[in-house]
Parts: sequence; C-alpha cells; structure tokens
Amino acid sequence: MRFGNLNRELLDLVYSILTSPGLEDCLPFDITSRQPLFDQAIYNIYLPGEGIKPHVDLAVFDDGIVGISLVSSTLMIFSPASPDQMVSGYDVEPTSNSEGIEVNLDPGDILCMYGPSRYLFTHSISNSMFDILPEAGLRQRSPRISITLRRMV
Ligand code: AKG
Repeated sequence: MRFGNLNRELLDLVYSILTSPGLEDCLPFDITSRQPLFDQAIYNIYLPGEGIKPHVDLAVFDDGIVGISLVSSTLMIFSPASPDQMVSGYDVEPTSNSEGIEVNLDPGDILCMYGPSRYLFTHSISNSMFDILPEAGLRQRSPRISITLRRMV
C-alpha cells in the first residue's frame, strides 16, 4: 500500500488511459484538473482460491476509484450494501430494488467506480479456484494482480 506521491509512470499511464477518446465519462469529474488525481495505491496479488470479501471502500477515500486488472481474469461481484456496510459521503438513498451484478475483469481492464457503485454496492471476489461465466462456463483462476488507485478525502 502506498500513500502520497505515487509512481509517476503509473500515474501518467492511468491519466493517458482515462483521457483516451471514449473514456471521458469513465469518472464523474474532470480528470485533467483534479489535483492530485490519486494519492493512494494498493497492489494486490491473488493466488488461485484467494479473493476479497465484500466491502465498500472506506469513507477516507474520495469518490472515483480506479482499478487496473493484470495478468489473469477474475469475476468481481457487486452487491447492494447493507446499512452497516455503507460509508458516509454520498447522499443518495439506495433503491430497494437494486440487484447485484458480476463484472468480468480481464488483464488490462480498467474498472472505474463512482457514485452508486462506489457507495451503495459492495465489491468482492469469491475465494474460489474458478469462476463460472454465463456464456463460457468454468474458468480456472490463475495468479492475478490488481492496482487500485484512490484519493484521500
Ligand atoms: C481492494 O483492494 O479494496 C479491492 O477491492 C481490490 C479489487 C481488485 O483486486 O480488483
């Protein structure tokens, strides 16, 4: 986990991806003027069978969180957060009929979480040796790396 000045090459890479044509709406603010864009990073390494429990990122992190998936694929599960899982910082009431979704993350994918997906849903990865994809069926897990970039409030 790193706080403060993050690796310049990493920030430049993420900046160039997020300002690419078609990705302008990936985050709900002007990426070119937010300073710092991110000042906290967490690098996770998952071995097959390892995941991360359902959580909403802490309130100390601002809205607009970016995750980079590397090396292998996984399924991330978004589920409506229960009141005890929610954090302050978002003043929109959850709707009672929200459903969870599974998001397939392949190497090179960039996940942007903001608003409801950041505050009203937990995200998690199951502790499993494989994922079940709606169309492709069973997929064995391989080691995966993720880099999550956030900004302290
Ligand atoms: C976290 O570190 O809080 C995450 O949710 C990581 C998610 C990922 O591995 O893509």
